[in-house]
Order: sequence, then C-alpha cells, then structure tokens
Amino acid sequence: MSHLDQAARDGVAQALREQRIETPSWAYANSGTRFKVFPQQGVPRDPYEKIADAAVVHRLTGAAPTVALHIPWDRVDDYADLASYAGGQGVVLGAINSNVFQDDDYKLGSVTNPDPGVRRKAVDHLLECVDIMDATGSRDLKLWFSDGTNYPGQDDIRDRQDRLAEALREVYDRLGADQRMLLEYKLFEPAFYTTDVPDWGTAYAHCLELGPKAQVVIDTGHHAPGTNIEFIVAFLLRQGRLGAFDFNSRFYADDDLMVGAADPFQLFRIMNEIVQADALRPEYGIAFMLDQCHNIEPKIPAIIRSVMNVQEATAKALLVDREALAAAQRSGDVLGANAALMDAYNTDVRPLLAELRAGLGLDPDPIAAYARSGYFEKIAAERVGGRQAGWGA
Ligand code: AOS
Ligand code: ZN
Ligand code: ZN
Repeated sequence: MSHLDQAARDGVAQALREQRIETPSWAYANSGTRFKVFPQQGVPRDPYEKIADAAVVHRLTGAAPTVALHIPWDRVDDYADLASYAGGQGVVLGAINSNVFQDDDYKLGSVTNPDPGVRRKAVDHLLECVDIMDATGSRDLKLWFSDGTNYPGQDDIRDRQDRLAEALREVYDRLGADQRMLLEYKLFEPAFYTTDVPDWGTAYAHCLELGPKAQVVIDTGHHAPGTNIEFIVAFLLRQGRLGAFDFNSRFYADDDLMVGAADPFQLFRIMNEIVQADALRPEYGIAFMLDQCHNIEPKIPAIIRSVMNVQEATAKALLVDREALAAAQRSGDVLGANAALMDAYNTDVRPLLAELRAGLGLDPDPIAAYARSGYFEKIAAERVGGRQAGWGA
C-alpha cells in the first residue's frame, strides 16, 4: 500500500467494508458431483437450517449478508416466514434460483422442449419463482437451463432458440418493477452436442431482446479452458448487462470448487475490471454470488474461505495504482502498465483485511474463530439426517 496516500487507503478500506458476497443455500447442504456425494455431519435438514449456517458465515466475515435460495430444494409453505426468520438471523434472502433440470419430463429440454406441454410446465415453474420473489422480497430470478441436444439432428437449433425467446418473454413480462432476470450460460453439460444458452453472446442477445431488466450471469466455471473471462466482464460492463457472478473454480470442466482456488490471478483480473468500472458498490447492482459445492471439505469453513478469497482478490484490485496505470497506458509503456497490475497482485493483503475485520469488531481470522465457536460440534450433535441439496449443482 506504500504508493497510496492516506485518502486512497481510506477509500480502499471503505470499499472493502461495503463489499457484499451472496452465499448459496445449496452449498451448506450435502452436494457434490454426479458420481458421489459424500455426506457430512451436521448439514442442514431444511431451508431454515441452511439460513442459520449462512448467518454464521456472515457473522464471522461481515461480508455475506444475503443467501440465495433454490426452488424446489428450498420449498417451504410460507416464504414470508422464511424471510423473517432470515432477518432474525441477521441475513436477507437473495436470488431465487429456478430448477427446470431435474424432472423426467425435461429429458429433451425444459423451455426449449419440442413438446408444448413440457414447455408450459417449465414456464409455470419460472413464474412460480417470481411469485416466491414477491413473498421473499428478492430482487433477482436466476435462470440456468440445462437444455440442449446430444446428437446432430436431434432437434432444430433455431426452433429451440425461438422457444427459449418465447419462454423468457413470458417470464420477463411477469417481473415487477424492481425485479430482474439473470440469465446464466454454460458451455456444455448435461447436453453434449448443442447447449441452448452456451455462451455470454447468446445470453446477451436474449437479454438485449428482452429489455433492461434482463442481465447476464457469469459463472466463472462455465467456460472453455483458456477463455479470457475478464474480457467478457469488461464487455458486459460497457453494455450495462452484467447482472451477477456465480463465483467458483474449475480445473477441467464446471466443478464448483472454491472460488480463487484454481486461479487466484484470474479472480484478481476479473475484480480489476470491476474496480476499474467502479462497479463494486452494491448500488451498482451486480450480485457477487458463490455457486459452489463442498463435497470433500467441511462446508462452512469452505464458504468462509471462499468469501475471504473474493475479498483478497478485491483488495488487490483496489490497490492498483490507477493513475500510474492510466499514465503508462497513455504513453504506451507496456511494461509499466503491466507492472502497475502485478505490483498490486503481488501485495500480501491479508494484514489489511485482518485489520479491517478487527475494526468492524470481528475476529481477524474468521476460520479460526469458526473452529473455536463450537458451532460445528453443536450442529453435528443436533442435526441428524442432514439432507442432500438435490443435485450436484
Ligand atoms: C449449473 O451448472 C449452474 O451453475 C447453475 O447456477 C445452477 O442453477 C446452480 O448451480 C444451482 O442449481
Ligand atoms: Zn452457476
Ligand atoms: Zn455450474
């Protein structure tokens, strides 16, 4: 931080204090891969217990005040009651994640299925999710479609795009004034030949057609190896269409590992684009969410670690000397510009974050504080028969 004056340091600290990271309800439950979900002790038995765990993460980090729900995995009779329980725990319900990928009816797709009856069922589920948003006060409906085909000729690619557009339109028109639709893309899986929303360009084109309440979600695990994700971030920011992140890490295909675990430098480059565009502030509207599964590692500490990884990448991005960077870019100083980024990336920001936490009355080491809290021993004793999230997510 040596190159920054006191006002700049205060700005960095303030930005970090305001940073918000949303954790996913399904990451607290037993979840993993399609090959095996290894059950763990003390996992939540219902949505209320998932929220209780999310609240623990927030209490220890001070940075995770919202929790995303997944329908039907988090279906309850009274969503207003769930929202008020969350409030009592000190957290707020965040994005509603729809699920049109688990019923037998969706073998050939959901909203792009050739059968109009199946399409109706899928759209009705999405509309139900908007009803739930009304009850929970959630702003965002997150849509991910597993739709696609496995074999050339299996279905008409363009017709499937038409069906997708029609379904999205119906749901978009149902959104309230302050609600948004977040459209997520994924390169492949479970479809292996064509995927109906395979990339940011397809998601962006549909969002443009729909209107300003439709925004793209970047799930960091959903790209081909070597994809320059920060370019996608910069492009969508410029167009005002970056609605959210699903943060996680991948080594090969989408595998929902802890964000920042595989490539912390990539996470820094992504956060650098966010900071450069001044898009970190909650008022800017980007939802910074985690979309992860913790199959072999303990879940709550893994989620705390993930929140800290995002904070560390963000702190480094905030430390970039923007004036030096801009000057180097203007003068064509290639090495100087690169050095401005690398100097920030190579800074150890852990002491800064520890100090920041202490200033907020938090333990500087949230993972150690969790271990000491006795919470795990308590839930392991109390919660017998914790549930599986429903799918590998
Ligand atoms: C699927 O691969 C996606 O990443 C989605 O975000 C999915 O909706 C989420 O994992 C919860 O099901
Ligand atoms: Zn995702
Ligand atoms: Zn995914």
